[in-house]
Amino acid sequence: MATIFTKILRGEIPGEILYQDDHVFAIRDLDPKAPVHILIITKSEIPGMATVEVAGDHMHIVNAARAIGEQLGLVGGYRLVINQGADAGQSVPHLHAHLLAGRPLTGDFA
Ligand code: DGP
Repeated sequence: MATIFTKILRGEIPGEILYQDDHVFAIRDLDPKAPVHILIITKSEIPGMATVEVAGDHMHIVNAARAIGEQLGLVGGYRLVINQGADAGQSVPHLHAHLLAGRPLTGDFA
């Protein structure tokens, strides 16, 4: 069964796609922890960091973060967080990074 993120990508449930390329897409987080809280998600349904088979998948996320940072003019900086597994609080088993910005980020994580 498709993940919630894949359903958003397909337009089956609502979610504005802010950025996409051949490998990843980005949406705003439903429960934002900062003024800017964007999820950068692989188009492939990779369950998480622990199951990435192609090293390039990580770089596609990082490259998208840089592009989104430039697109949104995040000159003050941003933070990129990936939660892997239960201890990290990963709730959606589909590889994604949280891009957080718009306020000073003092040690907290998504
Ligand atoms: P994580 O805990 O790292 O697996 O983060 C999953 C994030 O996904 C969480 O911050 C909330 C967000 N989220 C869950 N369901 C939806 C949804 O349907 N739409 C959007 N935009 N975000 C969602």
